[in-house]
Amino acid sequence: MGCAATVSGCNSSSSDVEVVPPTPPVGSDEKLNWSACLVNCGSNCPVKVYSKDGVITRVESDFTIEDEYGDHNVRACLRGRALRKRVYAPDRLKYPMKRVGPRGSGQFERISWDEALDIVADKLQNTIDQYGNESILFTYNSGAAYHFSGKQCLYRLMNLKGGYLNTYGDYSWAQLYKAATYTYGSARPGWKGSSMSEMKNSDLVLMIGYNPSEIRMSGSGEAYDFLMLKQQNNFKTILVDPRYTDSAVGKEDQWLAIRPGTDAALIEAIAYELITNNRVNQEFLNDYCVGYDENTMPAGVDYSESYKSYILDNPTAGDMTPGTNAKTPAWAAAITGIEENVIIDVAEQLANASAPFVQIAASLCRQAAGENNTRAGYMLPILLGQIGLPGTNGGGLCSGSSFSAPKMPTGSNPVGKKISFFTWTQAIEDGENMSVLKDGVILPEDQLDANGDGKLGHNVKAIINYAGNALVNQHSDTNRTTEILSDESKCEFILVVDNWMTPSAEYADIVLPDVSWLETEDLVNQSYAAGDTATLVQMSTGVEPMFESRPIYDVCVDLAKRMGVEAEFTEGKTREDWLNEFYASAKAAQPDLPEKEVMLTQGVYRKYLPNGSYIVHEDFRNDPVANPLPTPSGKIEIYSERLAELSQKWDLADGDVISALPKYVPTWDGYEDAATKDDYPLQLTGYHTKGRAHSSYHNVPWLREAVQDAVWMNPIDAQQRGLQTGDLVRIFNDRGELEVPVKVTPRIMVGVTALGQGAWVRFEGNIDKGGNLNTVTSQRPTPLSKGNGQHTNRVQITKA
Ligand SMILES: Nc1nc2c(c(=O)[nH]1)N[C@H]1C(S)=C(S)[C@@H](COP(=O)(O)OP(=O)(O)OC[C@H]3O[C@@H](n4cnc5c(=O)[nH]c(N)nc54)[C@H](O)[C@@H]3O)O[C@H]1N2
Ligand SMILES: Nc1nc2c(c(=O)[nH]1)N[C@H]1C(S)=C(S)[C@@H](COP(=O)(O)OP(=O)(O)OC[C@H]3O[C@@H](n4cnc5c(=O)[nH]c(N)nc54)[C@H](O)[C@@H]3O)O[C@H]1N2
Ligand SMILES: [Mo]
Repeated sequence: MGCAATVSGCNSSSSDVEVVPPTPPVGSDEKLNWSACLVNCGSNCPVKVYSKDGVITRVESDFTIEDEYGDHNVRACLRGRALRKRVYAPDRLKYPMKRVGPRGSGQFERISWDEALDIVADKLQNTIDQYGNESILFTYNSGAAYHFSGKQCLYRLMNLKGGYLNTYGDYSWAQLYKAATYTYGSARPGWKGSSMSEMKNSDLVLMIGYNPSEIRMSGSGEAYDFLMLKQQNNFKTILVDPRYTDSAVGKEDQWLAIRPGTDAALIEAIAYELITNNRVNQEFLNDYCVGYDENTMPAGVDYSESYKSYILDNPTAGDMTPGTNAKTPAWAAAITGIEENVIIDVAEQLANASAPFVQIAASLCRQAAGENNTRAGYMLPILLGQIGLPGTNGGGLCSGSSFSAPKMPTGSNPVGKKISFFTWTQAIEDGENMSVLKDGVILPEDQLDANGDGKLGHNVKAIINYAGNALVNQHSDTNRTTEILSDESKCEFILVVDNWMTPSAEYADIVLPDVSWLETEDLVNQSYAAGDTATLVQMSTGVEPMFESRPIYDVCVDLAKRMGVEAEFTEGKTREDWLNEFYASAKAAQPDLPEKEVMLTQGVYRKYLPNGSYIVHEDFRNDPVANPLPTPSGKIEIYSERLAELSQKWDLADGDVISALPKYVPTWDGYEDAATKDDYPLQLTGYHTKGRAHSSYHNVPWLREAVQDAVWMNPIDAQQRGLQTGDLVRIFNDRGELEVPVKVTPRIMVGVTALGQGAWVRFEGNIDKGGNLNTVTSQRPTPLSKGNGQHTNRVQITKA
């Protein structure tokens, strides 16, 4: 197993090495099963579940092989290790329940499975009959990355019944998909970049908001890859973040504290430095890009519309004299809070780097001008021509390694209409009038008018919320959301399927108890962002389903029976048939995968970089003519004619900007927003905290102790308010008020505060004592993707 020095030589799979069989300690009468943590952090970590007489005694992480980077254990983080507490949480849902008080009052009554399923089947059928399939909505749900008995079952059932209202985009990356699509032509590759392993060929990793140590904590994941690669290859790292994150703390070479939502200004100033000092890669811009300067404008578009002209504020090609609105470092310093000389220095470091690896985090896209922030970020590797070469990245999120394992086929949705995932509350209130040009509704061609416009034409009348907490907790502006949901005449039926009584479950009409991961058999892969190690994990049922909880596959079979589509749903197969078929197909894709009996004791099948290291846009770089990008021009589009057209055509809210070029745009609730600056002097950004994955694991007291929920505030802002660490504070704006303790720390810049998102909302009167960030976030959609600007907030904070 010796592969200490270099990473690249380290490609052995676990099937090559001796597996330590998972036996309980000598003398113990515990039973041992493998399961997994299926939370949405991007990894599915294996866990060892010890039980005795059907009761879980402890949960451990993977430590079955000797650790050597490149062939290492997939260690679960503190969350996975706390799974026993999660399974046995006192608020575990035990039986099907029916709402008895007003919606949201939390008053429920226990009913039988038969009664519950009769009601659900009836309500769904009636909604279809009365309002049409397009009035049924699945809220966003990322709580359980099952392959077999998960959300796919419900989609499959509804597709067999005529479908449901489609949504596009998601809370994670909506703006980023658009930014990548308009720049590089496709969402992927585009928003997905090079693999992390390319950092070994890089001498400078620029992390704009990128925080692997906190958001990719799994033991095989990006946090570990990052640490090991940095240790072995000693590349420089520059972190741009309002917070001094765990990805820095001593590992970084430089921390640039930036005001939230202002990255585009920083990047424009770097562009100014590169252009005026002749450090752009002119050949690359000529051959591979559209819209940089007079050489590369689309036909009929003047130089004055080019990126170079915009940065220099100079309408005349060939003249390098900057205008008064040139995007100078001094201009950007006033907006971003980063000093002028620091910006100049970073531009120089980037220009001097032989292979800069630039990564733009998704946090930039969860801002009010998220699409433009992200497109701006992509400009750095583009201007430098550092794309498609070893050690570089186009700005996208790292591509992970992966093994394939089948998921329950959903079939296709016959409903052709789509709304943005984020606009569903609006679709409950006034879906009828939501339109293509105003709200980003997508309609089938034949339903569009001559102008390309058209209306959705109906409201959302029923909601299915499975393994999601975005019905209440994870969506923006909780006060507004709950007000809309409370009106039973608007959305007439809400089904929630979960394991615990979450804030969303409280708004259900019917609640169904699902089994937990530790009570389930499945074969799952590494999920979508587990770094350079691909895995398959064989989950088995360590303990019996608790109380009356049932797997969603079985529930869907019973619903299919009631709704007349059982044969189509099951295809005549039993659950064992499905599981065996899935296993066989995973084995066909990965012939080295051991037989299932072996996997039941081995638990994990792993391989480091099974498909090698990946350089995004390598083919395009090698031959742009033979391998054009899927943009209309086949090139990287700095200037997008499609966006120029949309900016003319779309009916945008005041202050919203869609622009042909990536541009820094001051926004509502942004640093420069005059309307809110005086009343709400502090910027408040969210972040994804270590103690939870979103709202998942919030109800585990161990984790609340380990990672305290507290709003970060700089000592200077705290002093002005007479605050000390531990003081309870009120955080408020026009949308609501919440209470949390304050953490006074120089790890956050002056004028900016930060709160980990995902705490469970708990109103006492008008005050959210649960400390959920979404009590103060806005439902105003971003301009292009109609997505969530949840990191853009202005607030005031005072002592409670
Ligand atoms: N303010 C703010 N809000 C945000 C964000 C932010 O940055 N700031 N981030 C957004 C992002 S990126 C995302 S992805 C979303 C995430 O939003 P969600 O997808 O809603 O994620 P969770 O909050 O983890 O909710 C998962 C739910 O699934 C349930 N669950 C877990 N396991 C099972 C299971 O086996 N069966 C069933 N039936 N249920 C299960 C959990 O109890 C929980 O209620 O939040 C978004 N909301
Ligand atoms: N522990 C944990 N890990 C998770 C999750 C979780 O809930 N908990 N959720 C998972 C999911 S679904 C997702 S989508 C990802 C989210 O991944 P990201 O979107 O990358 O995560 P965030 O924590 O929102 O933001 C990352 C960093 O960006 C900073 N930031 C905020 N605004 C700005 C800005 O305007 N500019 C700059 N430069 N930095 C800014 C924040 O301070 C934070 O440190 O995380 C995943 N991983
Ligand atoms: Mo996400």
